[in-house]
Amino acid sequence: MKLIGMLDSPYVRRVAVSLAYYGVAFENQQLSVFSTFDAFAQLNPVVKAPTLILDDGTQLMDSSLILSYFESQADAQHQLLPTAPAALATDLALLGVILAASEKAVQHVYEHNLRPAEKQHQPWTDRVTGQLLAACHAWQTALETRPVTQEKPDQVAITSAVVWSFIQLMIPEVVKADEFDVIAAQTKRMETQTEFRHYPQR
Ligand SMILES: N[C@@H](CCC(=O)N[C@@H](CS)C(=O)NCC(=O)O)C(=O)O
Repeated sequence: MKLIGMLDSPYVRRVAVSLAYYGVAFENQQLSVFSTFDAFAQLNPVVKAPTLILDDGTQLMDSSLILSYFESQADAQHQLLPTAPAALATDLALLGVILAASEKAVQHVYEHNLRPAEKQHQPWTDRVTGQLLAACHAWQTALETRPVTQEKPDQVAITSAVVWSFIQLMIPEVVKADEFDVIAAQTKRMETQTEFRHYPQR
């Protein structure tokens, strides 16, 4: 089984780290959707990272769809999401907020790194930044009442840490760490875990 994509993508990294917690063996083929576009396209013409190629050749895209495939096969010891509907809804609600923050951070990065300066549209950047910060505030508030435990990391703990590390690597001047101290502190703890260290974002 092959996971295609670079670990500086929060989506690729959340899959890699989660697979490590599930105990699923895989090979990470580090292809970039930018610098190695053509090589990526030969494996998946859609060029979306992550792409997961199962042993039978089936290609899965989208980190949450990939993770739901493995969550459905995990035994109780390895599950990363709760099964009780109310607890599951709570975790999925928070994951939605964190993934929205991730999407807005990626849009911010693309707007500044891929579009020529004279073509950048400030109202769009302002909109994306406002959405990003709104998501980060909701995320911080949720974590204040739902501490992430290091003893048994779950999907919220993994995704939270991966996305925060990505945001702090790419746009720390937009999302200031000292305003989101709970997210930052929990990320620092998660990044010391073996599974995170095995798949560093850089
Ligand atoms: N919702 C998707 C987002 C994946 C995504 O946007 N990946 C980026 C890399 S961080 C990508 O493939 N970018 C290239 C493109 O969209 O053309 C997921 O969860 O996997």
